[in-house]
Amino acid sequence: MTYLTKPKLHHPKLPTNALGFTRRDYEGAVSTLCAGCGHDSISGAIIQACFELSLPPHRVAKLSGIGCSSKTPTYFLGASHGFNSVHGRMPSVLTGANLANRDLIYLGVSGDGDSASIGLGQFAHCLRRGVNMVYMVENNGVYGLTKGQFSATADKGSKSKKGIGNQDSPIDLVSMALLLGATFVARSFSGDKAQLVPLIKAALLHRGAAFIDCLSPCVAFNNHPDSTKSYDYVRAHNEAVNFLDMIDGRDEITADYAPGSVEQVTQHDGSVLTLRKLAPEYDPTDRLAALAHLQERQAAGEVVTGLLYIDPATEDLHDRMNTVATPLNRLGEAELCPGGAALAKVNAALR
Ligand SMILES: Cc1ncc(C[n+]2csc(CCOP(=O)(O)OP(=O)(O)O)c2C)c(N)n1
Ligand code: SF4
Ligand SMILES: [Mg+2]
Repeated sequence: MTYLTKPKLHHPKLPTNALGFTRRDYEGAVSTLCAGCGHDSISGAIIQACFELSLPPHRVAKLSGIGCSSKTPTYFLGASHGFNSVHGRMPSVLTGANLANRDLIYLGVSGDGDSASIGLGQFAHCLRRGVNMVYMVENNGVYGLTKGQFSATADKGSKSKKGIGNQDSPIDLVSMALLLGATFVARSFSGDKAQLVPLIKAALLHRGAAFIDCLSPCVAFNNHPDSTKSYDYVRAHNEAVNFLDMIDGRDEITADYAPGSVEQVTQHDGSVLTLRKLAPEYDPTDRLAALAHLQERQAAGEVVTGLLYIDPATEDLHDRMNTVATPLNRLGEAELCPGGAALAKVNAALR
């Protein structure tokens, strides 16, 4: 059995959102991951974010590769579109789906092995093309599903459960995403729901490539004292540069913030992101400064989290390719086959 369905019954007084849905309506099947796996907390955060944004589940398309992380779309948004692809190939499948139907909200879920090892090329091209999506990597530094081999994000010197040291330099997906041109780049921790939920909400409202690297400890193979991807290590070295509040464009901003500690960013749809600055000098709209800060703090052994970079005035792949606004499956014969005269004109232009 690969999944267990959840009973549909729930308390009649559960809170509902603007669509009349409860949080339960955004859940999926019962998780079969190890108890305590960080990935389950991320699924919980995705459910919460979609519930709070009142997203119609049928408008979401969740895509993944292969791995424990890539199994998780089964455990959330049971009423959404889903496609579990091949190891490391989620980005190209998502890009194709997005080009065919721009009306859906795309959520790509991947692992550090899926994206930084076998799928590194796919990861890079999807971000540089500005595909309108949320790209979530559930980063545990190991291949969890295949029993704990080091992935390309494991830190140099980090030890495996059996005490073997990793000799290779790690790939930092956040720094890569910044270099590749992603227009929303964040890092978070599965154990910090207060930070992760608003980050996911903001990423879902962002138009363009939104990347979230979410540290997500693997309790079976990489949560021991010598691991830099363990709950204890990440908690002890977590250095948040800001704390995000997601405020819908229609809501009045009433939160009580100290002067100078707040930064507001308005996205294309009118939603306002309110950033409580924890590192006063940190500017999340400066790509180069973000890279420098990450490298500096990383060398000191810190794990920098928060909204690291945002370009609110962004365009996506469809803008760049000047595609038609209508999803391909809604185009009729007249649009898809303009006739012999039009074809002759195109051919003449190419002679
Ligand atoms: C083409 C291919 N190569 C190798 C595998 C074996 N395999 C399955 S999952 C996986 C690694 C998964 O690691 P990660 O993406 O980090 O996910 P996690 O299980 O840690 O969440 C590997 C190597 C495969 N399924 N397909
Ligand atoms: S093996 Fe690791 S990543 Fe996979 S479910 Fe268990 S704890 Fe999670
Ligand atoms: Mg992994």
